[in-house]
Amino acid sequence: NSSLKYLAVDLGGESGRVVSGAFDGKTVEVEELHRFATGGIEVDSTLRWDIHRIWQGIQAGLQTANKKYDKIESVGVDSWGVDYVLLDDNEQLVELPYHYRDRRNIGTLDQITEIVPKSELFATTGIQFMEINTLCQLFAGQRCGDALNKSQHLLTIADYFHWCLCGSKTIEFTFATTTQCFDPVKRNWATSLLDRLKIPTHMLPEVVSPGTNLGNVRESVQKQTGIGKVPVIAPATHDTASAVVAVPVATSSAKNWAYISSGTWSLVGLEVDTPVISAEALMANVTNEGGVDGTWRLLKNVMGLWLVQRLRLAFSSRGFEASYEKLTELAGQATSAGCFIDPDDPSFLNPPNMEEAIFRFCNETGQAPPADEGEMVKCVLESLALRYSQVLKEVSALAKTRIDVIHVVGGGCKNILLNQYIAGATQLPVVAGPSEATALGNLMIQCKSAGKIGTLGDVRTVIRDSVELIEFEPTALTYWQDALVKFEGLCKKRNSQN
Ligand code: LFR
Repeated sequence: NSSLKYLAVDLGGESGRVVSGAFDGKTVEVEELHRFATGGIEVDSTLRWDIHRIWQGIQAGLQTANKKYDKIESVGVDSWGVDYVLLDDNEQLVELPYHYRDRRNIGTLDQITEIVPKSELFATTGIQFMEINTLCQLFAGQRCGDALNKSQHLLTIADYFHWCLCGSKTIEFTFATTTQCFDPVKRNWATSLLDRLKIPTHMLPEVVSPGTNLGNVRESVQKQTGIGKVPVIAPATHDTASAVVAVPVATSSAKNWAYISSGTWSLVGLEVDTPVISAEALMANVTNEGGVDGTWRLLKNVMGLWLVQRLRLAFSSRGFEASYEKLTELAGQATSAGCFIDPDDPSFLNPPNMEEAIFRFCNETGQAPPADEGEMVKCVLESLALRYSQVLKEVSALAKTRIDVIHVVGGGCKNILLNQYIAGATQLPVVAGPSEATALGNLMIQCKSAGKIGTLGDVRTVIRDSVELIEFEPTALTYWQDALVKFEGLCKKRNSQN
Protein backbone atom coordinates (compact mmCIF):
# COMPACT_ATOMS: atom_id res chain seq x y z
CA ASN A 1 0.00 0.00 0.00
CA SER A 2 0.95 3.65 -0.29
CA SER A 3 1.79 4.33 3.34
CA LEU A 4 5.33 5.30 4.32
CA LYS A 5 7.27 2.85 6.48
CA TYR A 6 9.43 3.98 9.38
CA LEU A 7 11.37 1.84 11.85
CA ALA A 8 11.66 2.37 15.58
CA VAL A 9 14.18 0.57 17.73
CA ASP A 10 12.72 0.75 21.22
CA LEU A 11 14.90 -0.49 24.08
CA GLY A 12 13.44 -1.04 27.54
CA GLY A 13 14.96 -2.41 30.72
CA GLU A 14 13.41 -5.83 30.17
CA SER A 15 13.12 -6.15 26.40
CA GLY A 16 13.94 -4.40 23.17
CA ARG A 17 11.97 -4.34 19.96
CA VAL A 18 12.20 -3.33 16.37
CA VAL A 19 8.82 -1.94 15.37
CA SER A 20 7.59 -0.66 12.04
CA GLY A 21 5.14 2.19 11.61
CA ALA A 22 3.09 2.63 8.46
CA PHE A 23 1.89 6.22 8.14
CA ASP A 24 -0.70 7.16 5.52
CA GLY A 25 -0.97 10.83 6.44
CA LYS A 26 -3.89 10.31 8.84
CA THR A 27 -3.23 7.26 10.93
CA VAL A 28 -0.26 5.17 11.88
CA GLU A 29 -0.21 1.41 12.23
CA VAL A 30 2.54 -0.25 14.21
CA GLU A 31 3.82 -3.77 13.92
CA GLU A 32 6.38 -5.50 16.07
CA LEU A 33 8.98 -7.13 13.83
CA HIS A 34 11.37 -8.54 16.39
CA ARG A 35 11.64 -8.69 20.17
CA PHE A 36 14.63 -9.66 22.27
CA ALA A 37 15.63 -9.61 25.93
CA THR A 38 17.75 -6.72 27.21
CA GLY A 39 18.15 -7.16 30.98
CA GLY A 40 21.30 -6.83 33.06
CA ILE A 41 24.08 -9.40 33.28
CA GLU A 42 26.40 -10.10 36.21
CA VAL A 43 30.07 -9.58 35.42
CA ASP A 44 32.55 -9.98 38.31
CA SER A 45 29.91 -9.02 40.86
CA THR A 46 28.89 -5.94 38.87
CA LEU A 47 25.72 -5.42 36.87
CA ARG A 48 26.18 -4.54 33.20
CA TRP A 49 24.30 -4.37 29.92
CA ASP A 50 25.17 -6.87 27.23
CA ILE A 51 25.14 -4.31 24.44
CA HIS A 52 26.57 -6.81 21.95
CA ARG A 53 23.53 -9.02 22.36
CA ILE A 54 21.25 -5.99 22.08
CA TRP A 55 23.01 -4.93 18.85
CA GLN A 56 22.46 -8.44 17.46
CA GLY A 57 18.78 -8.14 18.32
CA ILE A 58 18.57 -4.80 16.55
CA GLN A 59 20.24 -6.14 13.43
CA ALA A 60 17.95 -9.17 13.36
CA GLY A 61 14.99 -6.78 13.46
CA LEU A 62 16.42 -4.74 10.59
CA GLN A 63 16.83 -7.91 8.53
CA THR A 64 13.19 -8.74 9.07
CA ALA A 65 12.20 -5.21 8.07
CA ASN A 66 14.26 -5.47 4.90
CA LYS A 67 12.48 -8.68 3.89
CA LYS A 68 9.11 -7.15 4.54
CA TYR A 69 9.35 -3.68 3.03
CA ASP A 70 10.56 -2.36 -0.33
CA LYS A 71 11.38 1.02 1.07
CA ILE A 72 12.14 2.23 4.57
CA GLU A 73 11.98 6.00 5.10
CA SER A 74 14.18 6.15 8.20
CA VAL A 75 15.15 4.46 11.45
CA GLY A 76 15.61 5.84 14.98
CA VAL A 77 16.46 4.45 18.42
CA ASP A 78 15.06 5.25 21.84
CA SER A 79 16.04 3.62 25.13
CA TRP A 80 15.76 3.75 28.90
CA GLY A 81 17.48 6.79 30.37
CA VAL A 82 20.62 7.59 32.37
CA ASP A 83 22.97 4.82 31.16
CA TYR A 84 25.90 5.38 28.83
CA VAL A 85 28.63 3.74 26.79
CA LEU A 86 32.27 4.83 26.72
CA LEU A 87 34.40 4.70 23.57
CA ASP A 88 38.14 5.39 23.40
CA ASP A 89 39.93 7.43 20.76
CA ASN A 90 39.95 4.43 18.42
CA GLU A 91 36.19 4.21 18.85
CA GLN A 92 36.61 0.96 20.78
CA LEU A 93 34.43 0.09 23.75
CA VAL A 94 36.24 0.99 26.99
CA GLU A 95 34.16 -1.32 29.18
CA LEU A 96 30.85 -3.11 29.11
CA PRO A 97 28.40 -0.38 30.21
CA TYR A 98 27.15 -0.44 33.77
CA HIS A 99 23.50 -0.98 34.60
CA TYR A 100 21.97 1.86 36.61
CA ARG A 101 21.04 -0.67 39.32
CA ASP A 102 24.67 -1.56 39.92
CA ARG A 103 25.85 -1.29 43.51
CA ARG A 104 28.65 1.16 42.85
CA ASN A 105 26.17 4.05 42.96
CA ILE A 106 25.14 3.46 46.57
CA GLY A 107 26.21 6.36 48.74
CA THR A 108 27.23 8.64 45.84
CA LEU A 109 24.43 11.12 46.46
CA ASP A 110 25.69 11.96 49.95
CA GLN A 111 29.24 12.26 48.67
CA ILE A 112 28.22 14.50 45.79
CA THR A 113 26.05 16.80 47.86
CA GLU A 114 28.88 17.30 50.33
CA ILE A 115 30.73 18.98 47.47
CA VAL A 116 27.86 20.67 45.63
CA PRO A 117 24.77 21.46 47.70
CA LYS A 118 21.47 19.93 46.61
CA SER A 119 19.88 23.30 45.97
CA GLU A 120 22.63 24.24 43.55
CA LEU A 121 22.54 20.90 41.75
CA PHE A 122 18.81 21.22 41.32
CA ALA A 123 18.96 24.86 40.23
CA THR A 124 21.49 23.97 37.52
CA THR A 125 20.01 20.72 36.21
CA GLY A 126 16.35 20.61 37.33
CA ILE A 127 16.69 16.87 37.93
CA GLN A 128 15.44 14.74 40.83
CA PHE A 129 17.96 13.11 43.14
CA MET A 130 18.33 9.44 42.39
CA GLU A 131 21.48 7.39 42.60
CA ILE A 132 20.72 5.85 39.22
CA ASN A 133 21.41 9.21 37.53
CA THR A 134 24.31 9.50 35.10
CA LEU A 135 25.88 12.09 37.39
CA CYS A 136 26.09 9.59 40.29
CA GLN A 137 27.33 6.87 37.96
CA LEU A 138 30.10 9.08 36.58
CA PHE A 139 31.06 10.12 40.09
CA ALA A 140 31.26 6.47 41.15
CA GLY A 141 33.12 5.58 37.94
CA GLN A 142 35.70 8.26 38.52
CA ARG A 143 36.29 7.04 42.06
CA CYS A 144 36.70 3.38 41.28
CA GLY A 145 38.62 3.17 38.03
CA ASP A 146 40.19 4.95 35.13
CA ALA A 147 37.59 4.12 32.48
CA LEU A 148 36.60 7.75 32.12
CA ASN A 149 40.14 8.92 31.59
CA LYS A 150 40.56 6.31 28.87
CA SER A 151 37.39 7.50 27.13
CA GLN A 152 37.10 9.89 24.29
CA HIS A 153 33.34 9.72 23.71
CA LEU A 154 30.44 9.22 26.06
CA LEU A 155 27.27 8.15 24.30
CA THR A 156 23.96 7.33 25.93
CA ILE A 157 22.48 3.88 25.26
CA ALA A 158 20.18 5.02 22.45
CA ASP A 159 22.80 7.32 20.97
CA TYR A 160 25.38 4.53 21.09
CA PHE A 161 23.18 2.44 18.82
CA HIS A 162 22.85 5.44 16.51
CA TRP A 163 26.64 5.35 16.38
CA CYS A 164 26.51 1.61 15.58
CA LEU A 165 24.02 2.36 12.83
CA CYS A 166 25.60 5.39 11.20
CA GLY A 167 28.72 6.52 13.04
CA SER A 168 27.25 9.69 14.55
CA LYS A 169 28.72 10.64 17.92
CA THR A 170 26.06 12.90 19.37
CA ILE A 171 23.60 12.85 22.25
CA GLU A 172 20.02 13.86 21.67
CA PHE A 173 18.61 16.63 23.87
CA THR A 174 15.81 14.75 25.69
CA PHE A 175 18.30 12.13 26.83
CA ALA A 176 20.94 14.68 27.80
CA THR A 177 18.45 16.30 30.18
CA THR A 178 18.04 13.05 32.17
CA THR A 179 21.73 12.79 32.99
CA GLN A 180 21.80 15.51 35.70
CA CYS A 181 24.98 16.70 33.93
CA PHE A 182 23.15 19.09 31.63
CA ASP A 183 21.92 22.63 32.12
CA PRO A 184 18.56 22.69 30.36
CA VAL A 185 18.30 26.48 30.37
CA LYS A 186 21.73 27.09 28.86
CA ARG A 187 21.18 23.97 26.74
CA ASN A 188 24.69 22.86 27.43
CA TRP A 189 26.66 20.45 29.62
CA ALA A 190 26.97 21.70 33.20
CA THR A 191 30.76 21.62 32.96
CA SER A 192 31.61 23.83 35.94
CA LEU A 193 29.49 21.62 38.17
CA LEU A 194 31.20 18.52 36.78
CA ASP A 195 34.62 20.14 37.26
CA ARG A 196 33.91 20.61 40.93
CA LEU A 197 33.04 16.93 41.23
CA LYS A 198 36.25 16.06 39.36
CA ILE A 199 34.25 14.37 36.63
CA PRO A 200 36.00 14.74 33.27
CA THR A 201 34.06 16.52 30.55
CA HIS A 202 36.27 16.06 27.51
CA MET A 203 34.22 13.04 26.40
CA LEU A 204 30.82 14.77 26.38
CA PRO A 205 29.64 15.11 22.79
CA GLU A 206 27.53 17.62 20.92
CA VAL A 207 23.85 17.67 21.84
CA VAL A 208 21.32 17.57 18.98
CA SER A 209 17.56 18.17 18.89
CA PRO A 210 14.97 15.43 18.43
CA GLY A 211 14.35 14.99 14.72
CA THR A 212 17.98 15.53 13.68
CA ASN A 213 19.19 13.57 10.66
CA LEU A 214 22.31 11.76 11.87
CA GLY A 215 23.41 10.33 8.52
CA ASN A 216 22.78 7.16 6.56
CA VAL A 217 23.15 3.59 7.78
CA ARG A 218 26.81 2.51 7.44
CA GLU A 219 27.85 0.26 4.62
CA SER A 220 28.76 -2.61 6.94
CA VAL A 221 25.29 -2.51 8.48
CA GLN A 222 23.67 -2.24 5.06
CA LYS A 223 25.54 -5.41 4.07
CA GLN A 224 24.75 -7.24 7.28
CA THR A 225 21.04 -6.46 7.33
CA GLY A 226 20.17 -5.83 3.72
CA ILE A 227 18.52 -2.50 4.47
CA GLY A 228 19.70 0.12 2.03
CA LYS A 229 21.10 3.58 2.57
CA VAL A 230 18.40 4.46 5.07
CA PRO A 231 18.65 7.77 7.00
CA VAL A 232 19.06 7.52 10.76
CA ILE A 233 16.88 10.10 12.51
CA ALA A 234 17.24 10.82 16.21
CA PRO A 235 13.76 10.63 17.74
CA ALA A 236 13.27 11.79 21.32
CA THR A 237 15.83 9.17 22.33
CA HIS A 238 14.81 8.98 25.98
CA ASP A 239 11.97 6.45 25.97
CA THR A 240 9.88 8.46 28.44
CA ALA A 241 10.09 11.50 26.16
CA SER A 242 8.89 9.36 23.26
CA ALA A 243 6.10 7.87 25.36
CA VAL A 244 4.78 11.29 26.34
CA VAL A 245 4.84 12.41 22.70
CA ALA A 246 2.30 9.63 22.17
CA VAL A 247 -0.18 10.65 24.87
CA PRO A 248 -3.41 10.65 22.84
CA VAL A 249 -4.85 14.01 23.85
CA ALA A 250 -6.91 16.21 21.59
CA THR A 251 -5.51 19.73 21.42
CA SER A 252 -9.02 21.14 21.39
CA SER A 253 -9.91 19.50 24.70
CA ALA A 254 -9.89 21.79 27.72
CA LYS A 255 -9.10 18.91 30.02
CA ASN A 256 -5.99 19.05 32.13
CA TRP A 257 -4.24 15.76 31.76
CA ALA A 258 -1.55 13.91 33.61
CA TYR A 259 0.28 10.85 32.35
CA ILE A 260 1.65 7.65 33.75
CA SER A 261 4.17 6.06 31.43
CA SER A 262 3.96 2.52 32.70
CA GLY A 263 6.70 -0.05 32.22
CA THR A 264 9.68 -1.23 34.26
CA TRP A 265 9.41 2.24 35.82
CA SER A 266 6.29 4.31 36.17
CA LEU A 267 6.89 7.91 35.21
CA VAL A 268 4.17 9.96 36.77
CA GLY A 269 3.61 13.61 36.02
CA LEU A 270 2.56 16.52 33.85
CA GLU A 271 3.68 18.18 30.66
CA VAL A 272 4.60 21.80 31.38
CA ASP A 273 5.89 24.79 29.37
CA THR A 274 8.82 25.65 31.60
CA PRO A 275 10.84 23.67 34.14
CA VAL A 276 9.59 24.04 37.71
CA ILE A 277 12.73 24.67 39.73
CA SER A 278 11.23 26.15 42.90
CA ALA A 279 12.24 25.43 46.50
CA GLU A 280 9.05 23.37 46.79
CA ALA A 281 10.04 21.35 43.73
CA LEU A 282 13.41 20.64 45.31
CA MET A 283 11.69 19.56 48.52
CA ALA A 284 9.33 17.26 46.63
CA ASN A 285 12.30 15.81 44.71
CA VAL A 286 10.60 16.06 41.33
CA THR A 287 12.34 16.16 38.01
CA ASN A 288 12.16 18.34 34.90
CA GLU A 289 13.07 16.38 31.80
CA GLY A 290 13.26 17.93 28.36
CA GLY A 291 10.64 17.00 25.78
CA VAL A 292 9.81 17.73 22.18
CA ASP A 293 8.93 21.22 20.85
CA GLY A 294 9.89 23.09 24.00
CA THR A 295 7.79 20.96 26.36
CA TRP A 296 9.00 19.72 29.73
CA ARG A 297 8.00 16.76 31.84
CA LEU A 298 7.50 17.56 35.48
CA LEU A 299 7.45 14.08 36.98
CA LYS A 300 8.68 11.60 39.48
CA ASN A 301 9.97 8.08 38.97
CA VAL A 302 7.92 5.44 40.77
CA MET A 303 9.43 1.96 41.05
CA GLY A 304 6.82 0.57 38.64
CA LEU A 305 6.27 -2.91 37.27
CA TRP A 306 9.86 -3.81 38.09
CA LEU A 307 8.36 -4.97 41.38
CA VAL A 308 6.14 -7.48 39.58
CA GLN A 309 8.91 -8.49 37.16
CA ARG A 310 11.11 -9.36 40.10
CA LEU A 311 8.34 -11.04 42.06
CA ARG A 312 7.72 -13.26 39.07
CA LEU A 313 11.40 -14.21 39.11
CA ALA A 314 11.31 -14.90 42.86
CA PHE A 315 8.20 -17.05 42.51
CA SER A 316 9.79 -18.94 39.64
CA SER A 317 12.95 -19.59 41.69
CA ARG A 318 10.81 -21.62 44.11
CA GLY A 319 8.99 -23.46 41.34
CA PHE A 320 5.91 -21.26 40.96
CA GLU A 321 5.81 -20.34 37.27
CA ALA A 322 3.24 -17.83 36.08
CA SER A 323 2.83 -15.32 33.26
CA TYR A 324 2.17 -11.65 34.04
CA GLU A 325 -1.45 -12.19 32.98
CA LYS A 326 -1.79 -15.08 35.40
CA LEU A 327 -0.26 -13.08 38.24
CA THR A 328 -2.65 -10.20 37.61
CA GLU A 329 -5.57 -12.62 37.48
CA LEU A 330 -4.55 -14.07 40.86
CA ALA A 331 -4.25 -10.55 42.28
CA GLY A 332 -7.74 -9.76 41.04
CA GLN A 333 -9.12 -12.84 42.80
CA ALA A 334 -7.28 -12.24 46.06
CA THR A 335 -9.11 -10.79 48.99
CA SER A 336 -7.57 -7.59 50.29
CA ALA A 337 -3.88 -8.05 50.88
CA GLY A 338 -4.32 -5.98 54.02
CA CYS A 339 -0.84 -4.55 53.72
CA PHE A 340 0.92 -1.97 51.58
CA ILE A 341 4.48 -1.22 50.65
CA ASP A 342 6.17 2.03 49.72
CA PRO A 343 7.16 1.07 46.16
CA ASP A 344 9.99 3.61 46.25
CA ASP A 345 11.65 2.23 49.34
CA PRO A 346 15.37 1.85 48.47
CA SER A 347 15.22 -1.80 49.52
CA PHE A 348 13.24 -2.54 46.34
CA LEU A 349 15.75 -1.06 43.88
CA ASN A 350 17.59 -4.32 43.32
CA PRO A 351 17.07 -6.87 46.10
CA PRO A 352 18.36 -10.43 45.58
CA ASN A 353 14.81 -11.69 46.11
CA MET A 354 11.80 -9.37 45.74
CA GLU A 355 9.42 -11.61 47.67
CA GLU A 356 11.73 -11.64 50.67
CA ALA A 357 12.24 -7.88 50.39
CA ILE A 358 8.47 -7.37 50.59
CA PHE A 359 8.18 -9.75 53.55
CA ARG A 360 10.92 -7.80 55.30
CA PHE A 361 9.22 -4.48 54.58
CA CYS A 362 5.94 -5.77 56.03
CA ASN A 363 7.71 -7.07 59.13
CA GLU A 364 9.59 -3.86 59.70
CA THR A 365 6.42 -1.80 59.36
CA GLY A 366 4.36 -4.06 61.63
CA GLN A 367 2.02 -5.40 58.93
CA ALA A 368 0.94 -8.99 58.39
CA PRO A 369 2.56 -10.01 55.09
CA PRO A 370 0.59 -11.23 52.04
CA ALA A 371 -0.52 -14.85 52.38
CA ASP A 372 0.05 -16.03 48.81
CA GLU A 373 1.20 -14.96 45.34
CA GLY A 374 -2.11 -13.32 44.47
CA GLU A 375 -2.12 -11.24 47.64
CA MET A 376 1.50 -10.33 47.08
CA VAL A 377 0.82 -8.97 43.58
CA LYS A 378 -2.34 -7.27 44.80
CA CYS A 379 -0.34 -5.54 47.52
CA VAL A 380 2.15 -4.29 44.92
CA LEU A 381 -0.46 -3.07 42.42
CA GLU A 382 -2.53 -1.31 45.08
CA SER A 383 0.58 0.29 46.54
CA LEU A 384 1.63 1.51 43.11
CA ALA A 385 -1.78 3.11 42.55
CA LEU A 386 -1.61 4.81 45.95
CA ARG A 387 1.87 6.09 45.26
CA TYR A 388 0.76 7.47 41.86
CA SER A 389 -2.03 9.31 43.58
CA GLN A 390 0.43 10.88 46.04
CA VAL A 391 2.80 11.94 43.27
CA LEU A 392 0.02 13.39 41.13
CA LYS A 393 -1.12 15.53 44.04
CA GLU A 394 2.42 16.78 44.47
CA VAL A 395 3.04 17.69 40.83
CA SER A 396 -0.37 19.26 40.44
CA ALA A 397 0.33 21.52 43.45
CA LEU A 398 3.78 22.40 42.11
CA ALA A 399 2.52 23.25 38.64
CA LYS A 400 -0.56 24.94 40.13
CA THR A 401 -2.90 23.03 37.85
CA ARG A 402 -5.84 20.76 38.44
CA ILE A 403 -5.84 17.27 36.93
CA ASP A 404 -9.04 16.12 35.19
CA VAL A 405 -7.91 12.92 33.57
CA ILE A 406 -4.99 10.49 33.72
CA HIS A 407 -3.55 8.91 30.59
CA VAL A 408 -1.80 5.63 31.20
CA VAL A 409 0.51 4.74 28.30
CA GLY A 410 3.13 2.05 27.67
CA GLY A 411 3.10 -1.71 28.11
CA GLY A 412 1.78 -1.47 31.67
CA CYS A 413 -1.50 0.09 30.45
CA LYS A 414 -2.58 -3.40 29.42
CA ASN A 415 -2.93 -4.22 33.12
CA ILE A 416 -6.66 -3.62 33.54
CA LEU A 417 -6.59 -4.29 37.26
CA LEU A 418 -3.92 -1.65 37.80
CA ASN A 419 -5.90 0.83 35.69
CA GLN A 420 -8.94 0.25 37.89
CA TYR A 421 -6.85 0.72 41.00
CA ILE A 422 -5.43 3.98 39.60
CA ALA A 423 -8.93 5.32 38.93
CA GLY A 424 -9.87 4.32 42.48
CA ALA A 425 -6.83 5.65 44.28
CA THR A 426 -6.90 8.99 42.43
CA GLN A 427 -10.70 9.22 42.07
CA LEU A 428 -10.07 10.43 38.53
CA PRO A 429 -10.99 8.95 35.16
CA VAL A 430 -8.21 6.93 33.55
CA VAL A 431 -7.69 6.53 29.81
CA ALA A 432 -5.49 3.55 28.97
CA GLY A 433 -3.51 3.37 25.73
CA PRO A 434 -1.55 3.22 23.59
CA SER A 435 0.52 0.36 24.96
CA GLU A 436 2.98 1.03 22.12
CA ALA A 437 3.46 4.66 23.19
CA THR A 438 7.25 4.67 23.15
CA ALA A 439 7.56 3.17 19.68
CA LEU A 440 4.76 5.41 18.37
CA GLY A 441 6.41 8.54 19.77
CA ASN A 442 9.70 7.49 18.21
CA LEU A 443 8.09 6.83 14.81
CA MET A 444 6.07 10.04 14.76
CA ILE A 445 9.09 12.24 15.47
CA GLN A 446 10.71 10.66 12.43
CA CYS A 447 7.61 11.52 10.35
CA LYS A 448 7.73 15.03 11.76
CA SER A 449 11.39 15.38 10.90
CA ALA A 450 10.58 14.36 7.32
CA GLY A 451 7.96 17.11 7.18
CA LYS A 452 5.08 14.64 6.89
CA ILE A 453 3.36 16.02 9.95
CA GLY A 454 3.31 19.46 11.58
CA THR A 455 3.13 20.02 15.29
CA LEU A 456 3.21 17.89 18.41
CA GLY A 457 -0.55 18.49 18.60
CA ASP A 458 -0.96 17.01 15.11
CA VAL A 459 1.11 14.00 16.17
CA ARG A 460 -1.19 13.39 19.11
CA THR A 461 -4.28 13.69 16.92
CA VAL A 462 -2.88 11.03 14.58
CA ILE A 463 -2.20 8.76 17.53
CA ARG A 464 -5.63 9.33 19.00
CA ASP A 465 -7.16 8.39 15.65
CA SER A 466 -4.97 5.31 15.30
CA VAL A 467 -5.28 3.39 18.55
CA GLU A 468 -7.91 1.90 20.76
CA LEU A 469 -8.34 3.58 24.13
CA ILE A 470 -10.08 2.14 27.18
CA GLU A 471 -11.62 4.32 29.87
CA PHE A 472 -11.90 3.53 33.57
CA GLU A 473 -14.13 5.42 35.98
CA PRO A 474 -13.31 5.87 39.66
CA THR A 475 -15.09 3.50 42.04
CA ALA A 476 -14.93 2.34 45.67
CA LEU A 477 -14.39 5.81 47.14
CA THR A 478 -14.36 4.81 50.80
CA TYR A 479 -12.13 1.80 50.27
CA TRP A 480 -9.49 3.96 48.58
CA GLN A 481 -9.85 6.83 51.04
CA ASP A 482 -9.09 4.47 53.91
CA ALA A 483 -6.29 2.85 51.96
CA LEU A 484 -4.69 6.23 51.26
CA VAL A 485 -4.72 7.17 54.93
CA LYS A 486 -3.11 3.87 55.84
CA PHE A 487 -0.57 4.17 53.02
CA GLU A 488 0.43 7.70 53.96
CA GLY A 489 0.86 6.73 57.60
CA LEU A 490 3.05 3.86 56.52
CA CYS A 491 5.28 6.06 54.34
CA LYS A 492 5.72 8.53 57.20
CA LYS A 493 6.61 5.79 59.63
CA ARG A 494 9.09 4.27 57.21
CA ASN A 495 10.76 7.61 56.49
CA SER A 496 11.26 8.23 60.19
CA GLN A 497 12.89 4.77 60.47
CA ASN A 498 15.33 5.44 57.62
C1 LFR B 1 11.95 4.53 31.78
C2 LFR B 1 13.24 5.23 32.12
C3 LFR B 1 13.06 6.35 33.08
C4 LFR B 1 14.42 6.43 33.69
C5 LFR B 1 14.67 4.96 33.91
C6 LFR B 1 16.09 4.56 34.04
O1 LFR B 1 12.17 3.45 30.95
O2 LFR B 1 13.89 5.70 30.98
O3 LFR B 1 12.62 7.55 32.51
O4 LFR B 1 14.47 7.19 34.84
O5 LFR B 1 14.09 4.33 32.80
O6 LFR B 1 16.76 4.75 32.86
